[in-house]
Amino acid sequence: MTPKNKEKKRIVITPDEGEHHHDHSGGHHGHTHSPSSGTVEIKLEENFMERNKALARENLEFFEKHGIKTINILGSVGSGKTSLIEAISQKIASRRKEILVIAGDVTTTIDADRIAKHGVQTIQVNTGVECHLDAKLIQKALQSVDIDSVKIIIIENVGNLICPADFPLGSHLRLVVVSVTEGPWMIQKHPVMFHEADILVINKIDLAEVMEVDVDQLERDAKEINSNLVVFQTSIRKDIGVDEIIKHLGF
Ligand SMILES: Nc1nc2c(ncn2[C@@H]2O[C@H](COP(=O)(O)OP(=O)(O)OP(=O)(O)O)[C@@H](O)[C@H]2O)c(=O)[nH]1
Ligand SMILES: [Mg+2]
Repeated sequence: MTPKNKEKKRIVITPDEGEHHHDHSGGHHGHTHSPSSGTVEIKLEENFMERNKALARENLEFFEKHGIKTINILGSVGSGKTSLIEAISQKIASRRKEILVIAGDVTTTIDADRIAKHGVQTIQVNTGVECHLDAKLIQKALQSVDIDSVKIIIIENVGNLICPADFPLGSHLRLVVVSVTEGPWMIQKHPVMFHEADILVINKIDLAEVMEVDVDQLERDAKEINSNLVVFQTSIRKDIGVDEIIKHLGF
């Protein structure tokens, strides 16, 4: 099959027209507070967030009903989310047919194509202008698969350490991937992301020395925000730490 034909087969989900166009200009799902319109904007935003939470609860019920374990993978642009999914897909070859990956990105099918190469069923969700997935987009994506064969859903959220933290998808676990190339302060500066997470992967430890980043200090920073975090130090490129993550996930 030529790459062109493959591209045609990729399922790409996009938001409905007019869906979720809120204002991101004020920082952490913040809003412009102009005296004339501020109150109304905040109310709309709260409604939107509540609606997402309700849909996320529906998704969780759906996953439970079908016996599907679901992981939401979050983290900055380029931290290694797709690399981790690729490594897991390669290592648990015997369960490949049970895995569905939902890859979120603003545009392109690059990540979905990378993952699908390993024989894993993959759906690309393009969020357009939005910097995160939401529970409704997950529902839309699920409509395009035969769910009975699926036992594990891995969701790759849009690369961003801020927005996706506010939008639960109904997953059982939240796994955040950071990398030492983001520097020594990224955990302290983005506490919300780590507060809500279950698992933290500190990736690219092969580059720690050249980056002059203390990996153990990053781990301490994260544990200070959330003492329940299970932390893995990895080099996905050099295959360090991935087996331990797979074991912890019970795959
Ligand atoms: N040195 C090194 N590079 C790595 C490691 N893990 C991933 N990379 C590289 O980092 C780059 C980005 O990795 P991706 O897996 O695409 O990162 P991502 O988080 O999926 O990125 P977005 O989807 O764009 O947010 C790629 O060139 C990877 O090969 C690692 O452990 N060490
Ligand atoms: Mg990716």
